[in-house]
Amino acid sequence: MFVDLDRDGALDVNTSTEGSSQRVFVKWSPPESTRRLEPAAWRQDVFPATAGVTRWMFAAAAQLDGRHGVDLVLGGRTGGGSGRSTLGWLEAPAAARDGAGWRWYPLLEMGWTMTLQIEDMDGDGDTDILYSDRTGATRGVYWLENPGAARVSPGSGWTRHGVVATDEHQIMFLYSGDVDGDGRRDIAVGIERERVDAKDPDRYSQLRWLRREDRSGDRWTEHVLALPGNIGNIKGVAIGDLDRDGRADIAVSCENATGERRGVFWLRQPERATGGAWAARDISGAPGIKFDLIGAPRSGRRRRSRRPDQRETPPGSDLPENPVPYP
Ligand SMILES: [Ca+2]
Ligand SMILES: [Ca+2]
Ligand SMILES: [Ca+2]
Ligand SMILES: [Ca+2]
Repeated sequence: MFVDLDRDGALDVNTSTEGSSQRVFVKWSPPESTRRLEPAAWRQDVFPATAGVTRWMFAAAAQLDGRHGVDLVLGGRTGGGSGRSTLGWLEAPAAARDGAGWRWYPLLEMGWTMTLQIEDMDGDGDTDILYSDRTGATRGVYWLENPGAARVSPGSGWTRHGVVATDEHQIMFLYSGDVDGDGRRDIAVGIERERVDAKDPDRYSQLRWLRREDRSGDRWTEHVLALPGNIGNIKGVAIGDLDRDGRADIAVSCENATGERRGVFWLRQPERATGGAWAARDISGAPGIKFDLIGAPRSGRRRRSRRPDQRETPPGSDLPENPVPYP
């Protein structure tokens, strides 16, 4: 992740590790733009408070306590030395380059952090934490309500709100954005319904989008989109207007996209988000088997649609709905 942690105007690089390392690092950028291509001008530090806490999976930056520089929200997965999977935040000290001065506040135990996204989910002006938890008893899509800058430092008082609480097998990456153009930000997420059988991915993947019904962040209506038959297992999703027709579309990445199956494609939104079929269009072609996190240009407000005779042909080729046999 690129983020200016020491407030010198140059983006630093934040990295998280799992495996046997299980630490969170920062590469401090040289402030002079002319020296950024010199490896020796960069300096790496570790945040000691993160050592061995969990297998670190995902990081996001947010000013949580209103003090000093931007803070880091961090999440892990189970299976590391500690056996724990924790989501929490790392408080920036006055002197950001003092790695040992960064203080760790665990917020909750979870299964496997897939996405961490900083977003004001209840519209009260402070940043909340939207996340997806892939496995275990806590799997689903949730957000943690920021208790206010004065109360975040004790690390308590964060309330968890459910968006998708499910017993489906695994919850994958999520992405927030306004799908239906009503001015409220919705959520899209990939779901694996049962344990993956690489020979038959069609049965197991599902793409849902959650329509936000009001600004509370507690009322969502779930919609399931029909998928083409010749794709892998859904891993990542991204909301963005890919053909610039004023309606948000959804880009999708997959794993297990062997043979002729597609690993990256997009679904084009029809006239109404909640009515009609979303046409699937190819992005990656057949090459490639495993694709991971995917992003998209952020959608703005819905623009007036072009007249039909002015519409451009959307990029990519059509994906047929009928399944392609597994090799
Ligand atoms: Ca701060
Ligand atoms: Ca908020
Ligand atoms: Ca919306
Ligand atoms: Ca579109």
